Order: sequence, then structure tokens, then C-alpha cells
Amino acid sequence: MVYVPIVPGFIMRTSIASVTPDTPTAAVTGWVHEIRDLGGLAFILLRDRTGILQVTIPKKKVPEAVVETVRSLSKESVITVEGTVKAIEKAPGGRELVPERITLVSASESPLPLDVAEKVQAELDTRLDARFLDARRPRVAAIFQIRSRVQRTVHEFLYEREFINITTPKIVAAATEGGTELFPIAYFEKEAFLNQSPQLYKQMMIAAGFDRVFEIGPIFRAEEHNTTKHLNEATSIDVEVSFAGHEEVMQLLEDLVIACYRDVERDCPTQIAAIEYEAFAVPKPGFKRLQYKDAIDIAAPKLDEPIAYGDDLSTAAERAIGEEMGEHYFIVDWPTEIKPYYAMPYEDNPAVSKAFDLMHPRMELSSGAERVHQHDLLRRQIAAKGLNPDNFGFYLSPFRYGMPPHAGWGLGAERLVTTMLGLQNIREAVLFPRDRHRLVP
Ligand code: AMO
Repeated sequence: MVYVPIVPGFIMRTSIASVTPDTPTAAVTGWVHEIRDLGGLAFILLRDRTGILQVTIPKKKVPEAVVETVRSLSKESVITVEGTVKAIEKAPGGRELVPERITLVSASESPLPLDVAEKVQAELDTRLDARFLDARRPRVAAIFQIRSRVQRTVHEFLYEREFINITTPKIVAAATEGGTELFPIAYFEKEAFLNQSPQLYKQMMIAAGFDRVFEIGPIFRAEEHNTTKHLNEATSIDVEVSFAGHEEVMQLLEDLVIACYRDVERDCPTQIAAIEYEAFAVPKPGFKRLQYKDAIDIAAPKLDEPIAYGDDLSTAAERAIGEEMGEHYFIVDWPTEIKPYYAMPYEDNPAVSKAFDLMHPRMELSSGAERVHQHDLLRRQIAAKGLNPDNFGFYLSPFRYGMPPHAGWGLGAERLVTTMLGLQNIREAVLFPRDRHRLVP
């Protein structure tokens, strides 16, 4: 990888990956990953985001000033090394740099709060406390480079299909997904909350005639429990489409998930190698559809806790069903009573809704539905959930003035990355995760 200029006319840094065995000379700036002093010979491993370069210092053959600098150097300091490149098989990338000059750009204190070069992983909490150092580790940096690639694919994929990228408020006056998981905030003299989902707003933009909208943004859920798949601040990839039914947006979701995997496989081979997840595999098209009632039948005999038609799927149930399915799949035809009020019931069987979940064998990735677009039915469904439709005035009003039929979904960005890369804990896929105990950094 060669750095492209961010603006013309400024001196560009040489990236480590661009130094090859036949580069004659190089001046490279990076972090001191490791220092080894073997007496007559010393080695520095120099690191930047593109890779690692071995700097070899035969003390008798390099200027005395170089030897002096190396002696006082601490790990994770930023240095510039200028010298000649030699091809050598044993070194990473098949080359080494023999310095004529080393300049200390920015010294690092020691000891470090977290050893970047340490092969053994530290506790997740220790790592998250010193996230800037943790993220210097190639394995950790690779996760966020892949996450960035995934978010780029989502943009490209949706722009190609003529979606409009929207931004909706995160400070709101009411719950979207049910009242229990809300974060109240102090908002002048009013009661306000952090938004759980752009749901109501993306539907309002369907009423505005935007046809196809998406948003990648934060959602806030006051989940009380610390689990390896829940965050209190997550990133949702939200989509809403006019004149579409649930089948159409399910296909869109499947195509998007596969596109993300394909792009990562093509563009991020070094990152996948750094993560050492050998099971990385692009899912096969044609995700299976499992009816909710059949999902219950699969889970029931495998669980200690009883589960029956009409229950939500517990983590244990999801896992039992996931083991049976073995790959990505949809759960369809959910009981209307356990899906949100905005999900459209089947005309010929209103007890069942045109709602779906996209599942990875390990966890749910996305929920979606064809939506209720009829004002009176929506009012009734809100009331049936024990909510007061009069509190939903701003949301209900658009349904009185020409609301087209529509469908959509929300896909958890962190869960997509967590399952794609086989990460043990969803916090691995977030730079600064928010959970019950973690508010800093
Ligand atoms: P839902 O509540 O199922 O649906 O959320 C959609 C997806 O967002 C992710 N997600 C989370 N990820 C991490 N931590 C959390 N606490 C968390 N909560 C949700 C999951 C989930 O599948 N309005 C609907 C979507 C729609 O119908 O368009 C909604 O919010 O991956």
C-alpha cells in the first residue's frame, strides 16, 4: 500500500508496505514495535498501519549517532529511519533497512499501560482502557479496517440502488421499540430520550416521497445485562423502501450481507490473515426461510427452559436453532403479538405478521418487516400494545396524507462484523464500547 496524497504539494510519508526488497534507499517513519539488542547487532521492528519493517543495526558499520539513539530508545516511540534497503529472506516482507540516520520524532514513556507487541492477549477490560494502544496492534487495527470496508460497501451498494442517505434525530420525545429500554436525558424543561431506532423517522421520509432511504447511525438501548452481543450504544444500518413488500427487502438484505463479505474477501486479505480467523467464508446465496413456529419446534426439545409458540427467542433458543441451521437464515411469519406495532399482519391471518429476522447461527443480525401503512390499522395496533396512540401524533399524521406501502429493516453493524470475523465479544468490533460499566474512555 502506497499512501495517496491527501492534498497536493505536501511531502508524503513512505509507507512501510511500499518498501520492497528492491527499493534502494528509504526514509520511513513509524512506531518502535520491538527492540532487540544482541551486543554487536541490534534490531528494531518499525511499524505503521501498513506493516512491519525490520531495521538492522550492525553497530560497527553504522554511524555512532545511530547507536546512541538506539541505546536510549523506548518501545512505541515514533522515529524516522533513513538508510539503505537490503533484500533478506528471513525478515518480514523479505527486506531490511540499515540506517544511516535515526531521528526521534516523539518519545514514548515506559512502562506502557499495554504492551503492543505482546503476543498474549491482555484482558478485554485492560485493552479497552488503553484502546489507543490496543488499536496499534495489527490484529485489532485489522478489525476496524474491515469494519470501515463493510460500511463503505453498504454505502456503495445502496447508492448504486438509488437510496438517499438520511440523518435523523437522536434526541427524541418517545420510544420506538417499546418503553423499557430507554435512556432518559435532561433536555431543558422537557422529558427526552436517546433514540432506540430511526424507525419512525425513516417511515416519515417514505411519506415524504423519498422512495428509498438509508441511515448508518447510533441507536441507544438501555439493556441492563452485560452480554457478549449487546451494547448500550450500537450502530444500526437502517433501510426503508416504498412500494416494496417484505420478500423484496429480505432479498436486498441477503444481497447486501453477501456483498459485504465479498468485498472484505477481495480487499482485505492481509487483515483477515492478521485476525487469524480461518473460518472466514462468504455465505452462499439463497438464505433459508424458517417459519417462526418451526423455529420453536426445533428449539423446544433442546432447551432446559420451556418455550412455546408466542414466546420471544432466548439466547439459548437462538443458539439451538442456529446449530441446526448452520448458516445464515431468515425466521419469518412471526406472531403479531410479539412484533412491534408497525409490522404488517397477513390479510388472511392477522395473528401472524410479515416480519422477519435475519439470523447468523450465533445471533440475530437484523429485524425487519413489511409495514402497516393504513392509518386506522396502525392506531389499532399501537393501542393493542397497550400504548396511547395520541402520544404518536407526529408519527401517525403522515399516514393520513398519502402513505405508500413500504418495508424495511435494521441491521446491526457490530453484529455483522462480530460474526463475519468470529469475534468472541461484540465489544471487539467497537472502538469505545458503551456498556453497563463502561462510560470512559
Ligand atoms: P431491532 O430492535 O431488532 O429492530 O434492532 C435491529 C438490529 O440492531 C442490532 N441491535 C443491537 N446490537 C447490539 N446491541 C444492542 N443492544 C442492539 N439492539 C439492536 C441487532 C438487531 O437485529 N426498528 C427495527 C428495525 C426495522 O424493523 O427496520 C429495530 O430496531 O443486530
